[in-house]
Amino acid sequence: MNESAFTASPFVSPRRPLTADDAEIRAALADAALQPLLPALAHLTGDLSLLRPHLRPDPLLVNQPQAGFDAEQQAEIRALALETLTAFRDGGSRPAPPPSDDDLLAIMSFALGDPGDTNGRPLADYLPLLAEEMAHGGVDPRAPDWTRDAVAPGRDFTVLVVGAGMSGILAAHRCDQAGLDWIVVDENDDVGGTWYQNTYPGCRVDNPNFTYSYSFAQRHDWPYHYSPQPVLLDYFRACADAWGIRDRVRYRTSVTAMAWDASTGQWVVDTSGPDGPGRLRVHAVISAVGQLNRPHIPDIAGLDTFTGPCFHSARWRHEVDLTGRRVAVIGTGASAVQFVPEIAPVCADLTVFQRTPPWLAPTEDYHDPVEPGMQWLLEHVPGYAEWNRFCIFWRMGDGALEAVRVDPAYRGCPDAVSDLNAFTRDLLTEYLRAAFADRPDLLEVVVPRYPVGAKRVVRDNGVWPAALKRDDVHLVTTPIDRVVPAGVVDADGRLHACDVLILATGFQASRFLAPMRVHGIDGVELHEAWAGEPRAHLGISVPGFPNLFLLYGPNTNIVLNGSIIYFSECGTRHILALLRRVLESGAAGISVRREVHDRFNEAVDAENARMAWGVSDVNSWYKNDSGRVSQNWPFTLLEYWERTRGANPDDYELHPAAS
Ligand code: N01
Repeated sequence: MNESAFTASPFVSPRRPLTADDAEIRAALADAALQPLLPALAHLTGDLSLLRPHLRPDPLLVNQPQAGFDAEQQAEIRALALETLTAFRDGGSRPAPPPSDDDLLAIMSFALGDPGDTNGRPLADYLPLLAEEMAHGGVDPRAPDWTRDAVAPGRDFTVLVVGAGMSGILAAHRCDQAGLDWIVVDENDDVGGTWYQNTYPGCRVDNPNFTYSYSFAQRHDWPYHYSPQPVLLDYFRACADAWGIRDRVRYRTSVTAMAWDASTGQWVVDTSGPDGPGRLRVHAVISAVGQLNRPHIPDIAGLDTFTGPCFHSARWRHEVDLTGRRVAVIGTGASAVQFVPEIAPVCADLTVFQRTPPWLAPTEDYHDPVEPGMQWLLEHVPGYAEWNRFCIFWRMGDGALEAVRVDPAYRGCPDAVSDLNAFTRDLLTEYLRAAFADRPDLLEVVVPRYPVGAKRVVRDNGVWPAALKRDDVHLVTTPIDRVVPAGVVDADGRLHACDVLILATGFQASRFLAPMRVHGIDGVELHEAWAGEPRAHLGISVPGFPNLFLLYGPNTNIVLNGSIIYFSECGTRHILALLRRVLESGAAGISVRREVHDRFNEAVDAENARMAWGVSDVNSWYKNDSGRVSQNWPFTLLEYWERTRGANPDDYELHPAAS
């Protein structure tokens, strides 16, 4: 680590020598997340004797507050850190040379409590991935290491990126770094995608921000552990500004159709924009349209007869004042759990229709600002922020998969899939029991009857139970029969009168790339080829569709192990590797071989069938209409990284340029 470290991120200032006095450092350490502290200091000073065996976390407790350290350990870690930081300051704030790979592995292993093998892989296998994720020294190892001028000087090559959300901004930035020409279109007025469209009260990220951010554009000064939507939107806007993308996006422009023109090796793309229909000719298309962007409007009889305002959570109508109104909400997924507690205090009366209860993951600091001392350490102690990201990435990552994998020999609770899954179920049930101890009527209906992991687990810091227990909030579990002008009628014939109806009914997640019409080789239309079963190789490439690449495509959703930004970073790197191959080879296009695609999808299906979400028949957006899991990645994060790092030439066929 050197003095110029951390300058690659537009959000991180270059380090300055530590000048704080002992009292200031001591005060900051009182707020420190302790798991990354000694590892960061060992890295900074090169003193591996700081990694004292009795101060190593217990790998089974790393998800507990302060990684499960007891009071004595906490005091000792802080004292050791104070001694080390004051010595570092007094010695002129000079970081040690970067550790060797062996030392780095020793520090990583200590930080995680020497977890041993994870998903059958030794920690050493994870080393390069983890080092990349930390992006120590502000480096950007996932950036393309080539440019168009170097590999195909003078060749005209334009990439269209559809969507300017988290993935689209990243894709445009990577194309820019490779010296490719690029165009971005987005149907919205600004960048941000999901963080632009979802503005409902209480909307916030449910992944810790220290990992829900680009690895190469880390921000050390996140105001919250889980920031609200406006903070996220600002982050993505700032990234798009810093990389020269935001001003160049063609806003209010949607792609309606596109067709591969083999005679020119181009995609002919029809758009609809502020000036009417348009047409673009580009050499490659990256779809970055997301999975959770087209609202799912439920097929409930009479919905269009409701006389009051009725809107979807992702199209929140802020002009509708809910103060003193009777409001009904359909759905109890992640969106409803975030906004119901916000609106309940202002509504006269709130009725929530629950079809399936969510599992709640107790998250004490869900709404908490990052403590001032922690902020100080993140900004002033070189490497601490990166080690903090590293610890969170691991906790949130592959270690979590084990708890949702089916053990075929398990014969216990019918609503669990393994001993570990049942153990997790017991923990989460206990949380619900405690939260609803004073409301046995609610307790009876809020404990899910499906395995943990079969549906998205939703974070909670107590506000959801508190909202449901309010006198003016009514949880209805009787199925909905129909909507009438005055409200919602349940299957028992009871009318729940309301003035405003809010649909928190999720998204059309398995309608990938809808409503675009996409014609590949020989005019085959993508959705017709899929026939309701969207599949892609690594979620990215579809046979017969040269130079069409999907980000957050089929089977790239992660259920509980990590941040979707990680997937976009891996996917984008793979796409750039494929583009490089096109340019280097002089071919017009590249597409995945059918047999490679099919083999991959068979493996995905087999593995999904071994996961909680695959075996459970509970409703979830993870499955398409036929019941196939078309959203989720069932393997490890490591496996996606390994498979997307480069592009195996044998997996793809090149399409020659027109003569
Ligand atoms: O949507 P959902 P969401 N009659 O599909 C119910 C991400 N996200 O917008 O469970 C009655 O989860 C449906 O019932 P059931 C996150 O990935 C992230 O809440 O199908 N009810 C369910 O309760 C999340 O998973 C954040 O039985 C009907 C609800 O509507 C994804 O987006 C925040 C119905 C839909 O829940 C989607 O979450 C928000 C009907 N006809 C969202 N149709 C973060 O924090 C549907 N339902 C980052």
